[in-house]
Amino acid sequence: MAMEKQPPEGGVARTPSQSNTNKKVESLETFRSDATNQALTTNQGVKIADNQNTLRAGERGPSLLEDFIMREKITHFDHERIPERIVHARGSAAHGVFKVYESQAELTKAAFLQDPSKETPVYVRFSTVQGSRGSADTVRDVRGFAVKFYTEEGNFDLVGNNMPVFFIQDAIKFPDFVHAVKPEPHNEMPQGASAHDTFWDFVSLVPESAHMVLWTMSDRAIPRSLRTMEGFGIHTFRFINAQGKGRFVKFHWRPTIGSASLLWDEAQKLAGKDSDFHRRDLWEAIDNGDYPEWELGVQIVEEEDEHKFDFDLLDPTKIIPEELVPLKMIGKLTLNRNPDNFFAETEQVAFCPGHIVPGIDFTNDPLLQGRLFSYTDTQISRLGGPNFHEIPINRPLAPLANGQRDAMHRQTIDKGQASYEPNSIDGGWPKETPPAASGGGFESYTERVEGSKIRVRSPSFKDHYSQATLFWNSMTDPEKDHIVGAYSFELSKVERKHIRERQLGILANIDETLAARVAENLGLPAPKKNADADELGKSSVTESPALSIVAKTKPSIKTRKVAILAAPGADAASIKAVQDALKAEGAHAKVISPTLGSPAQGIEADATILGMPSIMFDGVIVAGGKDSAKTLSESGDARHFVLEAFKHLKAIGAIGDGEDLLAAAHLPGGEEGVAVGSDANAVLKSFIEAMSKHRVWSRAQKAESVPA
Ligand code: HDD
Repeated sequence: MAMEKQPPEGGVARTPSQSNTNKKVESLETFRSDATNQALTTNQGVKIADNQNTLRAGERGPSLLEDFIMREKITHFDHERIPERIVHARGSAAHGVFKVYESQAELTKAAFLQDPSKETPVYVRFSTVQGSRGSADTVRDVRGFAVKFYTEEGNFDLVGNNMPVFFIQDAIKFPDFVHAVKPEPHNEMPQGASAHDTFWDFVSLVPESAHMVLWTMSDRAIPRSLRTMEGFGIHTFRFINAQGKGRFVKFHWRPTIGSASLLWDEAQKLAGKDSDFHRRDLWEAIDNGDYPEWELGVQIVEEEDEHKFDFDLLDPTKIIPEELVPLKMIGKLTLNRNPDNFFAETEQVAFCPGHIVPGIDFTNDPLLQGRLFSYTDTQISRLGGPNFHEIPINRPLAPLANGQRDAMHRQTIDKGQASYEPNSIDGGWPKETPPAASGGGFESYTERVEGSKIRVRSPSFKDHYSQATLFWNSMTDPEKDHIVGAYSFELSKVERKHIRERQLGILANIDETLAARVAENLGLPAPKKNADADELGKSSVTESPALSIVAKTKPSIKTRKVAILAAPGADAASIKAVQDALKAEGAHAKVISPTLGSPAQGIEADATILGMPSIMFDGVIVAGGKDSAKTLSESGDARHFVLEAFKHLKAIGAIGDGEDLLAAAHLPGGEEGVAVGSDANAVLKSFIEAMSKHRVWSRAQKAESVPA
C-alpha cells in the first residue's frame, strides 16, 4: 500500500499573506495511491499470501469465521456504495485551472481575481438533475455546472446550471419540485425524464416555473456535449472591492468552441446506444488534448440601479437581458486533467453555494438563502459526517485551523490542548484575522435590512410570463419547432387530460401561437391568454439574440467528429486526404466499416457501423472505391447510417464511387450540405463549410419525412 501520512494541519498558524498557489496539485498528490511495485496487503498492512481461496476446514469443508482476510475484504466491499446525491446524481468531472484576464480589483478584492499570471486550480462537475447515478447522459434535463475554485483564500464554489433561471423562487418549494420531477414514487418511472404526470402536475400549478420549463423544453436541455454548454450562477451575487464598495453580479460561463445541441431523436437514440455519451466525450476530449474552455463573464449592476429593472434582481426565475447589462469577460477556465478515480474525486466532491471567499457575498434571493443551508446538510448524510472537508478532493488549498474536533471519520490528528477560543494555553492560537483590503478575514457585506417577520412573496416576483415570452421570441424557427416538439412529446406522455389542459393555459400566457401549435398536436382546443396575464408585468426587452444557440453558432469544426464510411476495396488515398484535411481543422475522423479489419491499404477500421452509429458523429464522408461502394450500397446498415445523418441535418460528403451509397439510400447529390464528386479536396471544402454551421437547418422540413 502506498498510503502516505497526512500533512500536519490543525493548530498551525500561518499569516494570511502566505501564498499557496500551486500547492493544490501537491496537496492532492499526497493522497493519491499508486499500487505499482507494492505487495498486496490487508488494510492493516499484513502481506497476503493467497487471494484466491477462503480459509476452510478441509478441501471441501466449510469456510472458517477466523479468516480475517476474507472477512475484511467482504466487509469493505459490502459498504462500497454511499447514498447518491438526491438530485444531480449522474455526473462527470475534471480538473483544470482558472486564470483572470486582468485584475478585477475595481470590482472585487477576491485574491483569485487579481493577478493574470496566477492559475487557480479548479474541479468542475457536470450533471443531470433527475436521473439516478446510472441513468443516461443525453436525457432532456437541466445540466449542473459546478465549479470548485481552490483559491489561496479558501474554496469558492460556483454551483450553477446550464440555464440562467430556476423553476421556483423560494427554497421551501425545492422538495416539492424535486419530488414531482423525480421518477413517480409508486413505480419509479420514468428514469431521467420529466415526461410524466407528477412533474407536469406540479409545474402547471406553479406558474413561476413557466420560464424555466420553457428553457428545459428548448435545445438547451439536450446539449451536444458538456463542452458546448453555457453555464450560469443564476442568482445575483455581490462583488465587494477593497474599499468596501459592493456591486451586484451575475456569473456566466461561455464555451470558447460555441454552444451546440443534439436533436431530440439523436438524444433518445444515444440514451440507448451510448448512455455515457457526454461522459465519454468529455473524457476523450481531455485525453486528446482538446482541453475544454469557458470564459467567465460577469454582468455588473451598481447598487443604486438595483430597482431600475422591470424584474427583481433577487428573483431567480429572471435573467438580466444582455441588452440591458452587457457581459464582461474576465477570465478563462480550462479543463486539462481527467480524474484518477471516479469515486474518490467525482462522487465525493462536495459543493456548497455557501463556500465563498472575501470579495464575494450573497444577496437575499430566497432560493439562494435556502441553498446555503441545504448543501452542507446533505453532505453530512451522503459523506458520513461533518468531516467531509477532509476528503482530499474537498480540502482547501488555503491552510485551515480551528477548534472543530472529532466526529465521524476524523482524519486530522490535532495537536495541542486548546480546542477553544480565546485560550491562553496554546498561545491563543488559532486567532482571528481582522478584515482587510486584502488577505483579511471574511467579513459579511453590511446591508441594512428592516421589515416584519412574515411569510410572503414580494409583489416584485409576480411576473411569471414576460421573460418566458422574451425567450420564445428570441428563438430561431428551428428552435421554435423543437420547443413545440418537446412540449408535445412530454405532454403526450401525461396520462391526465386536465394536467395537459392546465399546462396549455400556461403556454397561452407565454405565447398563443406556441400554445396553439402544442394544442394541435395534443388534439386539444387552443386556449387564449388569461385576461390578467399581462397585468403581472412586461419585459422592456422583447428579443435577445444571446438566448438563441443557433443564432450564436461559432463557425468551426474544431474537436467535432466525422465518420469515414469505408468497406474493403476503399480508396486509401481519399481516406488519407480526408483524415489529413480534418486533422488540420482540429476535427477527429474515425474509419467506420461493416466489420473491423482493414478496408484499404494501410488503413484500419476504428469501429463498426453498428458499434458507432451516425448519431455519435457530427458528419459523415463516404470513401471512394468501387468495391467499397458496392458493399456499402448493399448494406441496410450503411444506408441507414447516411439516411440518419441526413435526417439529423448533418454534413454529408461522398468521394467518387462513394456517391453510389447516397443513391442507394435515395439521397441524391445537390441537396444542401451534401457534397459529392471525384475531387476529394472540393468535396472536403464544401463538407467542412457545411459542418462548421453545425447543422444544415435549411434541410429540416425535408428531413422530417426521412424514416430513419
Ligand atoms: Fe442544488 C446539488 C445546482 C437549487 C439542494 N445543485 C446541486 C448540484 C448542482 C446544483 C449543480 C450538484 C453539485 C455537484 O456536482 O455535486 N441547485 C443548483 C442550482 C439551483 C439549485 C443552480 C438554483 C439556482 N439545490 C437548490 C435548492 C436546494 C438545493 C433550492 C435546496 C433547498 N442541490 C441541493 C442538494 C444537492 C444539490 C440536495 C444534492 C447533492 C448535493 O447538494 O451535494 O443539497
